[in-house]
Amino acid sequence: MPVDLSGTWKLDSSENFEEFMKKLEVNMALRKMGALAKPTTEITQTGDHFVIKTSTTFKNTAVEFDIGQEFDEKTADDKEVKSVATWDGDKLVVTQKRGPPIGDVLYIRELQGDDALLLTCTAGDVVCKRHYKKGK
Ligand code: DKA
Repeated sequence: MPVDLSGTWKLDSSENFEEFMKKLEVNMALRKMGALAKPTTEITQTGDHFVIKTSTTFKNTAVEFDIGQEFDEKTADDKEVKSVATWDGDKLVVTQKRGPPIGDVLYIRELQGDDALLLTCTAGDVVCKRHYKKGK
């Protein structure tokens, strides 16, 4: 049985997000909004089926996918990409195929105890950690 990541998660703190957004070639105006944003992510997991909705004051995104099956994603910076999710033990790994020059971008979600979720975002040599706490 996979771990259950379901819940409403609110961003508590973030490390290296500005560098991560720069690596993704996000423009300065959007980077400023992104840096200030405190997203809420709602994860609904049914076994290997996921719906992940992320909302901020300036942008909402939603993806729905099954583990191992490629899906279409519209990113927070308005890029249309193909993505695929896999399990790495109890970690949910979403690989976003951004294409050259950025390449694959990884979003790895893992539970930390009962009420915290760590999102590690990796693009090339840039690693960003986003610490989420369980909300209502
Ligand atoms: C998160 O869900 C991180 C999402 C990364 C989005 C990258 C583009 C941001 C543009 C404002 O916490």
